[in-house]
Amino acid sequence: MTENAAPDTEAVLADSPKNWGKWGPDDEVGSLNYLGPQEAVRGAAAIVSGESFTLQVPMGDPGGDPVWPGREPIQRQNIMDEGFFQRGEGDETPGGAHYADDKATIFLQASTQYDALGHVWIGGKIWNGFDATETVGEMRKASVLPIAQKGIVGRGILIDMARHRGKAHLDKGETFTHEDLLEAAKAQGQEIEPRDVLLIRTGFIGHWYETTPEDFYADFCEPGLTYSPELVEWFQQMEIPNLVTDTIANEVTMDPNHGVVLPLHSALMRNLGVTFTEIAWLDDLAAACAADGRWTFLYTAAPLKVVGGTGAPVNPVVIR
Ligand code: UVW
Repeated sequence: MTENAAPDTEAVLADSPKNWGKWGPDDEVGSLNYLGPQEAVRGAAAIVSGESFTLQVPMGDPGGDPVWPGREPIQRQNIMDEGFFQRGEGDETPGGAHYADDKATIFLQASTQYDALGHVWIGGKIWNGFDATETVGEMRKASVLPIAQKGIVGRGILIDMARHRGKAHLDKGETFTHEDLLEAAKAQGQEIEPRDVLLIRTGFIGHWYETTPEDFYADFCEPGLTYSPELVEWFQQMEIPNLVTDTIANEVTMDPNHGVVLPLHSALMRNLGVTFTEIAWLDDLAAACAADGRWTFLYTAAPLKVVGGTGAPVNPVVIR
């Protein structure tokens, strides 16, 4: 390592706790094991008015979709439509019904999505100590499929960091700690409980739809949580199963303390098995929560069952 090089993320996380083996040597869903029937009932008990909210951003917005630099938004192509039949290119079916077909090319991490637990690794090991070679060509271990087969149902709590700081959205590179989360929860009159699905609003995805791509990507550094040993211990003690945010990568892009990129992907996802849901649309839900001061709800999500997938698009549904 040269004098000015960033340290290895593995070195930064050397003493960081792991949940490897906690649910057996073959486990592929990690902290989602915390969510069982009791947590579903606890989530259902948070429903008061019955309003529902969907948390996916549109796929293929005419103004563009927010994606991590280097990824592309969905490319949807119309394959069959009425024009096809008018040109005589479609076989008429008995009864005369016409139909439309699309095909799409999508980055599985390019919309609101669940990351597979094997999505990120350091030191050649993914979640649960599986070898990273298990990801070559197709994820044979810790893909998104087991997460999708399980589904996610539990009590959700939304912490609105942007509102708490009196801003429409947090600034580029702006960070907060788990203690800031606890303070914001208190200001909201709420308590984060063990095994809550933790939703954090920064306003940054809302900002995407108001600004230009040039502005959004200039000096790209999303706001968010950043690594500290205490934060990781807190996630472990609280048995947080799922972190959901309205940013592309769920954490501040460049860790200001260690100069490494996305260390929480390794500390939380790889080491603790916390599932990550990214690019969530939280603005409408937050507005409703702020209006009546209720910030907890039933959270449900069914990511697509992509065999061997590094992630899967999802449209979570919240009922409050
Ligand atoms: C990266 O993997 C870079 O980000 P994400 O987890 O947002 O897909």
